[in-house]
Amino acid sequence: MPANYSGTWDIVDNQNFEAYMVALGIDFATRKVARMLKPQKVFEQDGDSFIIKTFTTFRNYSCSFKIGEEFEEITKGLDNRKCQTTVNWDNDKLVCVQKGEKKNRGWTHWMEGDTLYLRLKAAVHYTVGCLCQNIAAD
Ligand code: YOG
Repeated sequence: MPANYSGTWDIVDNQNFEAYMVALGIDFATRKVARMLKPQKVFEQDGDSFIIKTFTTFRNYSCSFKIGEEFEEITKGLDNRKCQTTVNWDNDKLVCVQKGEKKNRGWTHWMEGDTLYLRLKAAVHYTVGCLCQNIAAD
């Protein structure tokens, strides 16, 4: 049985988000707004099928996928790029690879105790770790 990520998660801390946004070419004005945001993540998971929704007061983003099945992702409202995206299990970690214009792009989610982590990657040197608190898992 794979891990179950279902629930609502509030980001409580993040590091290096600015560098990640710079790597994606997000303009200064947008970065200024975005770095103040405290995103909330809602995971809907049915085995290997996922919907991950990211909510903020500024913009929202949603992504649906099945483990191991490549799909075309358009990062609408983020950097608006097209990626060929695949998410796989690495034990209980969710590992996403976003092939496209930006090299080494992807993200990883994992859980430790009550905490959900996210690392976003857009180039070798830029990563961000978000520490999230599960506020409504059942
Ligand atoms: O989630 O990859 O859980 O899809 C990072 C934003 C800010 C828009 C969010 C809105 C990257 C302006 C990545 C922020 C910066 C800045 C939230 C969400 C780009 C633009 C909507 C993400 C994955 C993993 C699932």
